[in-house]
Amino acid sequence: MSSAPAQTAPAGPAPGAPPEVSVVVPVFNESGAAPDLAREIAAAFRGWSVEILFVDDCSRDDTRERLAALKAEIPALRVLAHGANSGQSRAVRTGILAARGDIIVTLDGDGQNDPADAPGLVEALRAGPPELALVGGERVRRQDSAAKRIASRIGNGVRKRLLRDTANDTGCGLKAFRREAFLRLPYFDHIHRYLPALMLREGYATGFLPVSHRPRTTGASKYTNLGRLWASASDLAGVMWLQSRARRPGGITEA
Ligand SMILES: Nc1nc2c(ncn2[C@@H]2O[C@H](COP(=O)(O)OP(=O)(O)O)[C@@H](O)[C@H]2O)c(=O)[nH]1
Ligand SMILES: [Mg+2]
Repeated sequence: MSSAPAQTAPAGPAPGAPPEVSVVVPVFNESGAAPDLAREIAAAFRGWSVEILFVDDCSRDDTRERLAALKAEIPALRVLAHGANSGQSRAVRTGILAARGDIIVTLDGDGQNDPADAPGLVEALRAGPPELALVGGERVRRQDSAAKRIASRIGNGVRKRLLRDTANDTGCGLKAFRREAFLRLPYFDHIHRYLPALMLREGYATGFLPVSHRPRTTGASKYTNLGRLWASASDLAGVMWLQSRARRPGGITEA
């Protein structure tokens, strides 16, 4: 009898006809927001072939149980769970590895992104040229504290200047992208802020659309400005190194 590898290896795609879109939502202690968010996502994608994957990152509250209880109400809902807390990017990656759709949508699990914006990003991705691999949201009228908005503006400005990734708001959790393109990127924790730069490095094109933003009404933020600054410094240096080590073949032909 084989043992259960899912404890250590990420879950792979489930069998059956693949959906068009897989929505991936990382959650950590978001019991207050996650159930209504799942309902809002289902409503936003009504009429689409979609699956909704919530990835619980070893929450200490009952996020996972509350989501699992919704599966009867929302048949498209899947609930994955980590055995140890490993961060937002790892949870996103777990969801993408388990996803069956060619197009991935990510959004934050606290309800600050509005799911109603998501189908528009998918449509823009589909309407674009074949090399367009990502359409990211850029939050207008951000509903966060002044300190967070200022830190984010500075962080985004420095990142954009150093990486030349043309993105104004990579911290926005709402993004639509091609699963295959994501899987070609090197993984590291906090990669979710560097997807545009890494997609460009791989030769893909990226685009951005304005999206709305809502205040957090329940739970607590998982990030501090100081913690983000610390991680961003080493991540930026790492991504700059990756950029310096990727020559572009300038198109590939087969004889
Ligand atoms: N899976 C997982 N998700 C996290 C973790 N930290 C934050 N998140 C999720 O990432 C999203 C953004 O985090 P949040 O705390 O709202 O950041 P803020 O909006 O910048 O204050 C939310 O969906 C969180 O639930 C984590 O350690 N693991
Ligand atoms: Mg938030």
